[in-house]
Amino acid sequence: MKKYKNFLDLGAQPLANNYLKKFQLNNKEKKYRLKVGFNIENKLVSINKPLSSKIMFNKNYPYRSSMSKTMIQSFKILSKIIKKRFKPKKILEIGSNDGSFLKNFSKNKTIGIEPCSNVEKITKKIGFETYAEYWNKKIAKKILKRKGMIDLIYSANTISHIQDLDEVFESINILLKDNGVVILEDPSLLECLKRNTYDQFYNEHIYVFSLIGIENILKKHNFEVFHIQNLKIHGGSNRYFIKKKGCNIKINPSVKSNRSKEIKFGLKKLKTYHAFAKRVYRSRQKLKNLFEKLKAKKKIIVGYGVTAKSTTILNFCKIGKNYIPYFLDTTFDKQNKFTPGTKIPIYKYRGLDKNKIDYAFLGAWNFKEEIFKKEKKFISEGGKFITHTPQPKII
Ligand code: JHZ
Repeated sequence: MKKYKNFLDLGAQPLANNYLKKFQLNNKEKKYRLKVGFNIENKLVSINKPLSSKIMFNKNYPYRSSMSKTMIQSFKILSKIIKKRFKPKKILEIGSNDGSFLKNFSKNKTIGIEPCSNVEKITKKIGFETYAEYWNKKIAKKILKRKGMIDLIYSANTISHIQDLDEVFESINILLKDNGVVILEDPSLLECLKRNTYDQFYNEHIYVFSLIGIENILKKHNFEVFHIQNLKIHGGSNRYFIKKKGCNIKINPSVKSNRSKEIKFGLKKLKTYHAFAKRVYRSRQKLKNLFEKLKAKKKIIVGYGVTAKSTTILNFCKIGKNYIPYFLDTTFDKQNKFTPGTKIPIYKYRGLDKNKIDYAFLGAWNFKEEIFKKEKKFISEGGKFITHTPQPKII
């Protein structure tokens, strides 16, 4: 019997972070059929046909973790916890992006691994030791030779982007001290299902992890989770604190309570995922109806924050320029380009003017609080936002 069961079809999707330049608009864009499935054996949820890392993570990568105050703040808080509790002499970050996490530590203590050389360069330029490499046994061995064993390995929103999880943990095993700690942070499958955030699935996000899925992989490599924090970030993420089995750190009760929560919600059962898929197809219809209704009233809707996630929504729901004439975004590398697949222009963020805009569609819904704070004026003048989560609605 096949152990991998598809449950959701998100249709033909372009590369989620491949913002198009003007001259590329007439070229045929490559699309990939995006389906999501559940492995009934190890309980992992993943996309069906992951693309090669080289296609997605290369020198043209536009995402910058420093573009959100929420992310910067979250890294700051975590680094204080790390310094106080674990006192690491050497820290390695897998997927260090533009250095927003590493910046919280002294340069002589850190090593960053980042395959997208355009963002890796940013971190290197400010004096941090970084390697423009994919995380694998080869780079782990190279670092072991140069720097010795590592006390703490951190990775946020990266492991879920790597298909071969065995390679991930075998590589960690090469470098991590016996009493070392691994901290991983990725969107939570439980929150994704509760909030109907199907846009957590796009070609970069190969997995959306649950604790029970992660534990099945860790077991194979002699690791275990000893603490778990539920974070608000990225629409609900889990931060897993991991140690080698046999290392005498006590297991925190948060592990058992998270496991029970996931099992109670049904994350071990295929029927839970089929029910989620039904909600997703309904959500698509509702969002389309909402856009249609506002369009009929001649309302102006712009996009706010263009994200890999919004690529999934726009292409799955077939929402294009006819509904959203343009997106606004603060990331330089996305500006003056066009959204993948739907080809909506992206302009530099310049504030929301209620005289010109009625509604803003939240592509970056995961930073809603930060955005609402920034857009107090627009809101006080009667400006409204549109979101698709947990249900398509106006807020
Ligand atoms: P944001 C990326 O996903 C890709 P995306 C990646 N695969 C991943 O896992 C997550 O990040 C972590 C803009 N913005 O973070 C900035 C504003 O314009 O949700 C960003 O372009 N104004 C690695 O693409 C975008 O929104 C604002 O006030 O889904 C947010 O992108 C704020 C707060 C953001 O990542």
